[in-house]
Amino acid sequence: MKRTLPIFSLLFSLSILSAQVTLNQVDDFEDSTEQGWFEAGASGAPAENVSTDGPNGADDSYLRDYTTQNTTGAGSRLIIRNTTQWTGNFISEGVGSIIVDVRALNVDITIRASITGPGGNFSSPGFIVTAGSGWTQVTLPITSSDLLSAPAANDNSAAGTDVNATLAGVTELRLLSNANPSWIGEVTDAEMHLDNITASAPLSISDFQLQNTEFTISPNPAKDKLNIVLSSNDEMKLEVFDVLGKRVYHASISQLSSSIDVTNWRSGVYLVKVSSDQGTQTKRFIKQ
Ligand SMILES: [Ca+2]
Ligand SMILES: [Ca+2]
Repeated sequence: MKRTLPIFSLLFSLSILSAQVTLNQVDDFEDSTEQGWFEAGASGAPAENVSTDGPNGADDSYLRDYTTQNTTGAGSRLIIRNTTQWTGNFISEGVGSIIVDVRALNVDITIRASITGPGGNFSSPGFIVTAGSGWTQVTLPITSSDLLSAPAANDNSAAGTDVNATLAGVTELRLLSNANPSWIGEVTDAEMHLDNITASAPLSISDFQLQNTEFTISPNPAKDKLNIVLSSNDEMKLEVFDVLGKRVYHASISQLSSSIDVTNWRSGVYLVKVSSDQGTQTKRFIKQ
């Protein structure tokens, strides 16, 4: 039995090598492996399978990635890579978004899906996941109208110029944290957890409504007035919590922009949460 194992492993590796993206494929990490996700060998902080505490709790495995906490060099950037089951022709397969469960442990991350191929490097829009807010399901849109050109990088990859050429011949997919469209992750001292990485169809209108809880806050930090701008005028619940988890403000809002008088608030960090029956999003606010 043991003698057949190397041959089996070889065949398995070959089948992985020839793998191509398929609509609705899911990496759930329940096989105790990293499912082909990796980073450069010498990173010192490789992606790894963790066997419990995924989005479904005990015994739900997930993929952990973290940084070396060095400010330069290998392992300093938050990024994982796939050159197997996430390559190929995303257009003919009808894959237009990547849905993933994400948890940020100690530092906020801006997760993006970045791809490269014959047309150069491209990134999805970024989605901020607030540290300590638990597992969050994020949809990263990756159709030709969603993707943003990302700069060239030192692996000989080129700046994105032809989005359809890349989408039709993806050679590598990366999930990374960066405030800007990028082929490399930002240098950070952070840890991200990922599960249920799913190849999904382009976002439908109802999916866009799911993302309606997206909002912006400004200025941040603020002294006297915090402005909140929603992406839809559906009725939303607005709540603000202090660092101890105590709710210090709540209101229902349905207009696109509103503001809160924060003059008398104690200086420090607050979490601003906007929720509706369609979802929740949280942002960090600093009162000066
Ligand atoms: Ca899992
Ligand atoms: Ca790492």
